[in-house]
Amino acid sequence: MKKILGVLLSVSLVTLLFAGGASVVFAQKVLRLAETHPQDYPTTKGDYEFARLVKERSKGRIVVEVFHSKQLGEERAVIEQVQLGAIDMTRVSISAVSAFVRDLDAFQLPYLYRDAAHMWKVLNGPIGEEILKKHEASNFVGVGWFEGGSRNFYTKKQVKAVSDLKGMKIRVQQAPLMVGMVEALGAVATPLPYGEVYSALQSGVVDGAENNWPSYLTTSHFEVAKYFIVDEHTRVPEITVGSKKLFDKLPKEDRALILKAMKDAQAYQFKLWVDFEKVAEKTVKEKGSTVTQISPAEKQKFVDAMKPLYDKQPPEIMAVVNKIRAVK
Ligand code: BDP
Repeated sequence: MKKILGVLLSVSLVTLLFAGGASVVFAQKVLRLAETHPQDYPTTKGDYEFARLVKERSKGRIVVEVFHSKQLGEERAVIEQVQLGAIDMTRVSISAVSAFVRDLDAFQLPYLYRDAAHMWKVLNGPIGEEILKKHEASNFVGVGWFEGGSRNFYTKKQVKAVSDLKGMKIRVQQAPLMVGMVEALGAVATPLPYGEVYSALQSGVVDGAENNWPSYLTTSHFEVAKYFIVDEHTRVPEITVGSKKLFDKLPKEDRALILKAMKDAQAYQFKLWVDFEKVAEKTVKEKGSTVTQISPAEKQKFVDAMKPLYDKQPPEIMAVVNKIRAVK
């Protein structure tokens, strides 16, 4: 008996429960989830809520372990690991996944959604469901969505109009569409991993970058690029993708439980996001960032400048874009 116990305890996936003298053996599945943001960031807190729901609903059989703060690597490398089946899941920006699942381009084009409510109607409706399923063709499982706000440019020299961006070197995520977007504005796109942006800004490798308020604050990019222009060029949802290879080994009911838990963690994450966005905006202003608001006429110039990017999209992407636009 001792020997058997020793063997069982050495296997981390097996848990022993002793109930009133009788022993019940059941397999505990541990799923590793990689997250780039720090522990107290809204997406990370959303990951923990998802993990809590999974554990509770599976009565402890499935445990999601969250590795925050890039412990498992930068997003692109982590996504590759998920695709290969070495990491179970990761919460990332859809831009990062779009290098692998090009259909996601239809969901991250600039000035696509009217507002957050429009985007959420799309993501939680049939169009969103369909793209989550499409991830399987690239060996991922589309687990579900989180809020990521809208993205804006921030630079070392003040930008007041779209024309000021001409010739500037702007860091973008490692995604072809994001390169195209910055090029459409006449700027020079520099794709870099998230963790390298601070030093790239500091040393002048790039003149600016773009992100949402929470990331601008938590990365401290505001220290080295103090001009923020509220152009709201994109609204890029956050996504959790799983490894198809690993998910295929799970019983159907467990898979469904995991997807449902992600859906049910959404409202919690959304609320945290909205609150933290305000805190981040206030904090960077207090710390000395200069925030430029733009007039509707100037915003229209940004919208117009992005048109060539739409013209370059293949018909299958534009078909989805038109469906998204038709959602009222
Ligand atoms: C943040 C996303 C994160 C991305 C990062 C980036 O939450 O997943 O990696 O932007 O710009 O807003 O790389």
